[in-house]
Amino acid sequence: MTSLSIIGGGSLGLLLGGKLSRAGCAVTIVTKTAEQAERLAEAGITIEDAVAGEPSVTVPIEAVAVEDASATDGLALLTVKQTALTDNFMKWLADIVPIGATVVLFQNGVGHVDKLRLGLPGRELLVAVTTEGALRTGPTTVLHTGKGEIRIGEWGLSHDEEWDANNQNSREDALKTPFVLESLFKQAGFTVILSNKLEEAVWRKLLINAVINPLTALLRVRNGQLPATRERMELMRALFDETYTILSNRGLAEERDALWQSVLAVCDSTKRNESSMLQDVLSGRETEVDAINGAVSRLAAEQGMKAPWNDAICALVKAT
Ligand code: KPL
Repeated sequence: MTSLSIIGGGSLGLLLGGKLSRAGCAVTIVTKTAEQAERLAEAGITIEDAVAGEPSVTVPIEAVAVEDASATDGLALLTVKQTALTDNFMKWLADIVPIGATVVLFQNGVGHVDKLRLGLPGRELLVAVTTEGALRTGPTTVLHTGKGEIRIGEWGLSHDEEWDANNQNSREDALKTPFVLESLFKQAGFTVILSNKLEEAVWRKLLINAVINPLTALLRVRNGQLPATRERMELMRALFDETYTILSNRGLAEERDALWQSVLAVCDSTKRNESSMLQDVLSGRETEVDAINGAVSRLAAEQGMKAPWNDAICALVKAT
């Protein structure tokens, strides 16, 4: 039986934890508070399914609070937000993740990979980009609001290097961590794609988050309500166009119109979702706007470009 740790008991941590545990993995969730760890250990994780209309399931789970965690398993999924990656947290992480372990990074935005590479030397870091929709409805319950996919790969790996994604043709390949993860996630019912071009997926997700997350947070609407009026569509399009131009200079290759349609499709496929930024704003938590729209402005500045829409949106979300 594979054992793995999930660091972060938010919506994504609970969704992954519940589904992987149900598929037979020995999962330990590391939570921010002792109270959540106790509740999870007592009650398990309940997944409510808003996607296929399946009945909700409750799965037993091991859980431990950050302050009580001693060491993670050799495979750990990091599902905390970028805002959690403080100096203290990074120090704690370096103490509990063993040398040689693999850590899969699920953060939105950009900037975290370099930080984690510096903070976790000697560990294998993989990056995951997911479009799964999840909404935490309590300390032990999560609503699966939209079926998406999980792309996994290495940061900075260009095509054909090292491992040939989706072409597992030897027993050795099958033992490499990306293939182990692929098989675990598939067994748990996720659509998983191993990618040698993960940066493209990161830019794509950054663009989607840069449009949907701050606007839903500022307008206090669910994802499906965002494109519901002409005025909101105009705001979306202006933010989209500016962000697309900046990211296409960095290697985002997909056509502008196809990506605009993808943004609208994500609003639709996650229509019942409160975006993670809206959830943060509503709970009074710090948002990831700096790692998303702030990062787009910084990428623009590196190219000698201006990003007035991203600057303004970032300032507005911070002032909310
Ligand atoms: O990634 C998301 C988020 O909320 O952070 C989207 C895709 C917008 C789904 O809500």
